[in-house]
Amino acid sequence: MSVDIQSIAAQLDGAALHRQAVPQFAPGSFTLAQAYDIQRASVACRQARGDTVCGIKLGFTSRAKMVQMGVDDLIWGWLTRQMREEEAATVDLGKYIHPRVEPEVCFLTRRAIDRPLNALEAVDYLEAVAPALEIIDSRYQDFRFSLEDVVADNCSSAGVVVGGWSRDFAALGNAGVLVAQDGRITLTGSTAAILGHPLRAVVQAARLVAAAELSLPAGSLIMAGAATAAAALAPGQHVQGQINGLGKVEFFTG
Ligand code: OOG
Repeated sequence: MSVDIQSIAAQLDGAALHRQAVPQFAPGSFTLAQAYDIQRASVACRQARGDTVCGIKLGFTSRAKMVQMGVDDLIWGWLTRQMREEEAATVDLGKYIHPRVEPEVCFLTRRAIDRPLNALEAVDYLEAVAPALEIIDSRYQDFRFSLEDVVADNCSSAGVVVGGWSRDFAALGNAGVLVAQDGRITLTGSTAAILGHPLRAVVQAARLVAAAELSLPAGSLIMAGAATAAAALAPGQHVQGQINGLGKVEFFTG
């Protein structure tokens, strides 16, 4: 099947740039492997505008997310510097289509990762861990997509707010997670929902990077995937995330 990778990537990149959602693609329009090629090509469009890759994210590492979005496999995408939002600052929602927030665990790598790692080895490759909030923004109308669609769309990656770093990797297992919007708790869960333990997200990230014959440089971010479903964002909100033992992270929406 001949698929125009560049043209689909340009459509998705244009949708993000102009905040104009596109319909999901017809089933079978491209394979999962081609979806990852489209993803790379769409990130290349960002890089051509001066953006740079700063890490990767995993998606659908929890049942809550799979159920909310109706898909059933782990996915991964790229994070870029322009997606980084300052902690405790105001995020302009005008640059998104229909943004949602989800609580995440974020890792910072200490060594380059280019081979599969087990959970014990993974800690050696990590500099620090932080509570984080991810802003996702599907470029598809009504946030409706197949697994292939969402991979092509760089896994809905849009914004990342990272809280204070720590080295307390022991605090990570089965820690309570919550998100509050204007003081009202909108999402609750546990880090155990992330593949049983968030460090397994690093194991999966290493497997995926190695399988793609890539290397994730030292100093990269790895977002482990949301422990809960995502909640819609609206302008004028104070959004706070908390992971027991790791601390809080917050931003405002404008
Ligand atoms: C896809 C992104 C999934 C996660 O943490 O599971 C994701 C989406 O839900 O739009 O970011």
